[in-house]
Amino acid sequence: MSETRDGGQPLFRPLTGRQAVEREAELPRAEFDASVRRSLELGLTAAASIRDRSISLFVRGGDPPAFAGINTFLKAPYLEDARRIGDYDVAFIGVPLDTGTTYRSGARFGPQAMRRISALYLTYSFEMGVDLAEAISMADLGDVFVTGDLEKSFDQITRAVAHVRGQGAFPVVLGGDHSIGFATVRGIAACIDGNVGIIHFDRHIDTEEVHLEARMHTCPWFSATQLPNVRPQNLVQVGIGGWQVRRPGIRNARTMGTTVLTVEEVVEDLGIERAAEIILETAWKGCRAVYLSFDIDCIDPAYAPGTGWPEPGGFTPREVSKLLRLIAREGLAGMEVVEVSPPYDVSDVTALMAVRVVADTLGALVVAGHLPGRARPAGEGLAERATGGL
Ligand SMILES: [Mn+2]
Repeated sequence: MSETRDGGQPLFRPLTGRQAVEREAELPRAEFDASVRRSLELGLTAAASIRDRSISLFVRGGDPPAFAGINTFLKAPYLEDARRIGDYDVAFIGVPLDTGTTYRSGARFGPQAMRRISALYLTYSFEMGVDLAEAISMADLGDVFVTGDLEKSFDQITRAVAHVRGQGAFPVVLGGDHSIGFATVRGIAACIDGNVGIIHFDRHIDTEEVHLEARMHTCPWFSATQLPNVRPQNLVQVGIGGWQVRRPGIRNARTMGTTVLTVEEVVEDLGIERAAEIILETAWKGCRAVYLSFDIDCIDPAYAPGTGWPEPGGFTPREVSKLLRLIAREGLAGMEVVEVSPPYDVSDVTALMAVRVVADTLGALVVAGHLPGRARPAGEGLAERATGGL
C-alpha cells in the first residue's frame, strides 16, 4: 500500500495477506519439480490427450487430486524400511491404541482418520510463508504394532520413538489415547542426555498413578515424571479445567508440584503471549529438551467433538494455533497428538484440527530454524541402554 492521501506517509501498513501473497514468490519449488519427475518415471506418462505433461498415468507425486492416491500423513512417502528413518528430518508414527480409554473408545482409528483428512492439506502455509515439502524431508513410518496388553504396547511405543529419535529424526506421534504419553516420553527421555520438560495441552490433568488397575489414559504423567530425567516441576499442563478432572489426579499434581494453567487464565488473564512465556520458562528450566503432548480435547467440543472425554469451555482453534507457534519458537524434541476418536467425530472436523496442530507446529519449527536440524544423536547406544533394551 503506497497510496497516500497527500503524498506523505502511507495510510496503512502493508496488509499481512498481501505480504503473504508476495512472499510466496520467494519459496523454492525444487522438491515439487523433483516429485513431478519421479511421478512421471515411476507412475508412467499420461495419455496423449492430456495437455499438462506434468500429469502422470498413476498417482505417485506431483499435484494429483486430493482424493486420489494411497493415504499417508501430509502425502509424505511411506517408509517401508524403518531402518532408514535417519535419512529424514521428520517421521510420522501412527499409534492405533485405545485400550487405555475409560469412557468413549475409538482413538485406535485416530491415525487412519488423520492420514485420510490430511489429504486436504497442502504442505504450504499461506501466513507462515513456508512449504514443508521444500524445507524438510518427511516420511510416514506407518503404525507401531500394538498389542492387547497395555504395558507391552507401551514397550513397543517406547522402542519405536527411541529408534526414531535416536536416528536423528523428529518424531510426530499420531495417537491413540493419552495413555501412550508415558511410553512416548520414555522413548524421548532415553535419547536425551539431560532433563526433558513436557508441555501438556489437555482439559484433564492425567496424573493418576493407576486407574481401573492399569496405567490408563488418566495416568501418563504420574509415571512419566518418575523417569530419572523427567521432573514434575518441568511438566506444564495447559487448559485444565471443568467437571471431568478426577480428584485423585489433582491430589497427585499437588504433591508432584506440576504447573497448571486454565483456559481462562491463558486467554483472558495472562493473554496468550505472556502465557506462552510462562509455559516455556517452566518447561525448559534446567532441561535439554522439551516434548509436546497435545490432547485434542483441550479444544472446545464445538470444534473437536470426536474425542474420548469432551469437556465444554476449551480453547478455540485460533488460540491454539497462536500458542503452538509461540511455543515451537524455542524448539521441541518431538510431539504427539492424541485422543482423536473418529467414531464420535462429525465431518472429520476433529481429525482435521489434529492435522492442523501438527502442521502448525512443524511450520513454526521451520520458521524458527529448528527444522531441519538433526536431533542430537543418541550415540553410543544411549537409547538402547536407557530403555533397558526394550
Ligand atoms: Mn484429555
